[in-house]
Amino acid sequence: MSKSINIPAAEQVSLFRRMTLIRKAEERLARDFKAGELPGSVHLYIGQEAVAVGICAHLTDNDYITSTHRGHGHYIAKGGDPFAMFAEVRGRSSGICGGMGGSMHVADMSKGIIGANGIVGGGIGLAAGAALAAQLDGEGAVAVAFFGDGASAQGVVSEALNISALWKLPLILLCENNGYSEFSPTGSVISGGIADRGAAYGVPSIAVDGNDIAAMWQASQVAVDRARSGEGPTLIEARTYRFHGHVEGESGFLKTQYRTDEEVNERREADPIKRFAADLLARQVLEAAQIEEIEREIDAAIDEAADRALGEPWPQISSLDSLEVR
Ligand SMILES: Cc1ncc(C[n+]2csc(CCOP(=O)(O)OP(=O)(O)O)c2C)c(N)n1
Ligand SMILES: [Mg+2]
Repeated sequence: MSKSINIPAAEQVSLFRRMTLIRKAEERLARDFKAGELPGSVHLYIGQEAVAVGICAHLTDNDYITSTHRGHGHYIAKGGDPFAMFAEVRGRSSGICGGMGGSMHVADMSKGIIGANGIVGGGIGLAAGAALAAQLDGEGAVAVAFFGDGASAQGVVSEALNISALWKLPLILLCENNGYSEFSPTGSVISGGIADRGAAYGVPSIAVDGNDIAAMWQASQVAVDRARSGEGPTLIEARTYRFHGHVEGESGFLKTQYRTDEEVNERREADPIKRFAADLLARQVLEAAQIEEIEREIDAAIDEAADRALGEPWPQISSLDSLEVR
């Protein structure tokens, strides 16, 4: 954790709460998947919470994000309603997309969450377009494209770097390098450093410890300020790790292990939430009892939302013609 943190104490607590909300929501989905209760599988964000929370803390509902197949954390970090997400994942009519999209399509236009995306790299062009729209609107909104290390090899990353630098678009390209693209280690599919690529386009770029909420918050503040003030794009490579598999249930179809248990356990030592909790305690921002209370409260809220989603009706076939996206 960064030695000095110039984030107001109330904001630190709110970051901790938001990270915990994502973690508990994802843990609930992991349990529901294991119990065979979900209609499909899910790609969980557990371990990467500091990335989405660190940047979304600087965004309002007027700003845009585009997301990935691993999108629940981005959605909640940007203020998406967990109940509407659970209902969506379970295919219910009160889901955020009417139960028609599922886990990989959580979106809420009213909050600038303009879509998760099952197409790797699919959100990057959308975010560049949103950044252009924001520039034309002239009201200071920005767009953030979340994408993975695997997606960083897609051609659209070069296109977005190029045009956003040329037109000074208010775009933040946020690569979450979690060490793997499905079952391939990053080094086996990505040549060179991801953060090094921005320089070729004149885009300021930074590699950040994505498990350090203070570092993420600070780097994000610089990038968002740059974008808002018309100075153009920034590329952030957030180095992080996913604690769960690429997709829940993968051990059922994978014939070999692609990473060792030792590696996962070692990386769990740098759990962004545990680190932040220890840091909040050490700096006396929160006491142990307060942290436990926050966890209990969020556990209860998540269980209430997930249980309520389970009781929601299925969509009607007729709603296919009249589906309204919020
Ligand atoms: C265009 C496209 N190619 C391939 C896939 C299959 N696929 C799904 S997720 C994934 C890996 C993505 O890795 P990364 O971008 O690092 O994201 P992470 O899963 O690590 O969050 C691949 C190859 C896809 N969905 N879309
Ligand atoms: Mg990855």
